[in-house]
Amino acid sequence: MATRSLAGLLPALVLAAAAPAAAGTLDQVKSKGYVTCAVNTGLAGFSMADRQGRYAGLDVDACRAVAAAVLGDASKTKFVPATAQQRFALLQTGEVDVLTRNTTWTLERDTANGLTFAPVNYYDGQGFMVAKKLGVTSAKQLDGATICVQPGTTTELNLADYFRSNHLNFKPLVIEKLDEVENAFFSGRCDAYTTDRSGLAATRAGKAPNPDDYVILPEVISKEPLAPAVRHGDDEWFDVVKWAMFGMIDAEEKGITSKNVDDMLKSDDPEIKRMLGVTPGMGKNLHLDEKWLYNIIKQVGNYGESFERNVGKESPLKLARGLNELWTRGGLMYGMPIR
Ligand SMILES: N[C@@H](CCC(=O)N[C@@H](CS)C(=O)NCC(=O)O)C(=O)O
Repeated sequence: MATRSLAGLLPALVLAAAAPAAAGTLDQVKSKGYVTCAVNTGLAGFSMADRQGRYAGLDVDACRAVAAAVLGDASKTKFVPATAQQRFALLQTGEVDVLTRNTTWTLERDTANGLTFAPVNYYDGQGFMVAKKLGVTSAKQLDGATICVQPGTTTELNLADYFRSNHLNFKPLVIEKLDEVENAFFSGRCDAYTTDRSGLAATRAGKAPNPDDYVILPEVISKEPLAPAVRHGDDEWFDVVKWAMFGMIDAEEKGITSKNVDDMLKSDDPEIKRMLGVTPGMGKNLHLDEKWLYNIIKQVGNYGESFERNVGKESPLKLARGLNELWTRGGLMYGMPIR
């Protein structure tokens, strides 16, 4: 199929042998002095550069958290924008250290594509957006519609599955570049645009001529657990990225924020003491400074702070926490214990 990435066609063993930076990414990052992350080419809330080229977003924060943990400085990052089709090769060839780009964790990517996924930083699902004037209220009314979609995505595959299983027809309009697919939709070249619902919200808030003219239909047709990923076979680096994510979630659960983290250094709570390096050991286990998580929280914030700033109440997207709420409040965000 033309839409599959080349790397997706290669056997895992060949990939493992071909990946130059398969082992020792932590040492490489420490010696080069920055973390290189593949990010979106421009998706509000997840990864977007301003006019000065400064990146912001939930995925950008994941990368910055890794930099804070490893180098003590969240600004020691380099962002490489990648389309859906380019992203896996960038990681596999060693051009980037981490993939932080609204990437869905799937079996094929976790195995044949040679990726290892860190904890999910946004639980999403695929949806559809249409112009309000069409009067469509359900995806089931899209029989025969032209649907805009990006290649190299789970979106494209789920779209075909959904229409097939509902015995509906559609015409895909497949466009690789995000700007171009958005323009095609807003200029009426397709009846509906389909992607992750967070992506629909970002496109509507950031790119629609008038956001109120567009509706996101109620159907959620897939599970899209979006997670950072590293290369297979580098457990030490995987541990760092994994615990940077868990650490942000645990910090929210413990009520540690970028604002109060210095006061929290005086806490009597034994887990908080381990988290902030007051009781040493966790940093050593990760081959990092004992202040690894203190630096993340101080410079990037806990998971909830990052969520609200980028995609939640304080952002143009205004997404509800929903599944991305902490497990203690009915959501799926559950950081493993720091001990
Ligand atoms: N989560 C899905 C879809 C990811 C995806 O690439 N979505 C599009 C639409 S929101 C996107 O981010 N495009 C931005 C770009 O091409 O840079 C996946 O991992 O395949």
